[in-house]
Amino acid sequence: MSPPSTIAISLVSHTNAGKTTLARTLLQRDVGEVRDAPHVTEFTEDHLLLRSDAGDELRLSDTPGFGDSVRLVRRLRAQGSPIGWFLSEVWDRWRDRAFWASQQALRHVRERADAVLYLVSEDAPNQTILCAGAGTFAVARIVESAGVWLPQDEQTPEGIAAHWGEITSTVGENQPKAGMDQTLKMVGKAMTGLGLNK
Ligand SMILES: Nc1nc2c(ncn2[C@@H]2O[C@H](COP(=O)(O)OP(=O)(O)O)[C@@H](O)[C@H]2O)c(=O)[nH]1
Ligand SMILES: [Mg+2]
Repeated sequence: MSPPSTIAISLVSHTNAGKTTLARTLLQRDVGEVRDAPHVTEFTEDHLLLRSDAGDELRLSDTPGFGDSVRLVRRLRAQGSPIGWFLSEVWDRWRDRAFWASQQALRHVRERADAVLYLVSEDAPNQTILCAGAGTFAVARIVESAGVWLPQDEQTPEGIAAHWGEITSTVGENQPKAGMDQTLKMVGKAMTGLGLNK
């Protein structure tokens, strides 16, 4: 039999995004400290999430969040040099404890984590697909065509094929903000089609 193995998952995000809260939910116990303030968690905390009968373990690490990620990457890149080491381990540790803690967190993730769960910022926009490629950033939108109501005997593959031009027409297309928008439109068209909303 193979020896028990361990899988380590790390929670990572900017500070104050809800990592410790999520860790508490997943672990079903009140670990760490939760507060609406930046840099509340100062050290990486490792917890047992699951253990199988065979002794395999799934572990969850709650980490200190980071602030300025560009500055953080720059500092981590310099880590190999003596000056970088000094800036991190002496200067930041003394002058900017939160920045130092975030460096520790990312080093822990790099060295120990098998998987990372990244929580995006609470300020992130909803319903947005951000596309990034070769330095260009764009937003992809999903639109729905106005749609065509078909009488019951035409609600068939052949009926749909026969109305394909109207179904896919871009005239009157929109971007539903919620599932309810779509429901109201479709029920409205059905009522019109059935002559119920005179
Ligand atoms: N509205 C809302 N607030 C949350 C949620 N998760 C966490 N919070 C609040 O956000 C603040 C920061 O949470 P915390 O877990 O300490 O974040 P951390 O710094 O990423 O560990 C606290 O005031 C939490 O109560 C959530 O899902 N919804
Ligand atoms: Mg925390």
